[in-house]
Amino acid sequence: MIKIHHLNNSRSQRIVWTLEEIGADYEIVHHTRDTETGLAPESLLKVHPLGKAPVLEDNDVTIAESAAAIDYLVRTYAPGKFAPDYDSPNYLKYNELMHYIEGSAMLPLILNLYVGRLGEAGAPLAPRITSEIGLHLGYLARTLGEQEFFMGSEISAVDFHATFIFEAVNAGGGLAQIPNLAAYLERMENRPAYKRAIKRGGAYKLGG
Ligand SMILES: N[C@@H](CCC(=O)N[C@@H](CS)C(=O)NCC(=O)O)C(=O)O
Repeated sequence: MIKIHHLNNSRSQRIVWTLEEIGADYEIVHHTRDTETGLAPESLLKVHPLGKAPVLEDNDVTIAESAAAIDYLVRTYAPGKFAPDYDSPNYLKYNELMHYIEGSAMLPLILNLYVGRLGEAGAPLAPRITSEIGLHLGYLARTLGEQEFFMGSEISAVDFHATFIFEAVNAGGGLAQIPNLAAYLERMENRPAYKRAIKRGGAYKLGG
């Protein structure tokens, strides 16, 4: 059976949601962050050398990167849905967004988290980090535009992957000035599969 190693308040919620959308049978192995440091526990290191979540296991397949795990799940368990075929004209946009979300858009959010812990010492970096977050949110807002989902009128793996960004930003009130992203997040959070995933995934609170 598919096994998802899930860390509370983390990106692995994306995978639980994906599993609920595709309707697969799966088992969750829960790992709990250290309450002092917020870091993953040693139990995740026993599953993968990076010691981070998500880690997806499916028979002899182990994947420790969320975009790859989501893409694997939709292509394996929901063929023809949630991801364009490799030779479809939409594939390049899909692939670009799947990489962009973790490779570029997440970076200033993570920097913000780490530099925020420096207090006053981190202040010189704050304007640059803030402008980078604004750059990426602006790009994402324009990419979504008035569409219902990132790839158009049908939900796709891009949505399962991207929503975490908006949850993280929204936790600090950062979507208040971006109505299409705020409405998008609400749409995603209202999906029955999303709600089931929150129920099964357990406590989920971003932003401290
Ligand atoms: N790019 C990776 C990031 C994985 C990652 O950093 N996961 C975080 C959870 S949001 C984690 O495990 N943090 C705990 C730690 O670093 O100890 C992905 O998308 O899967």
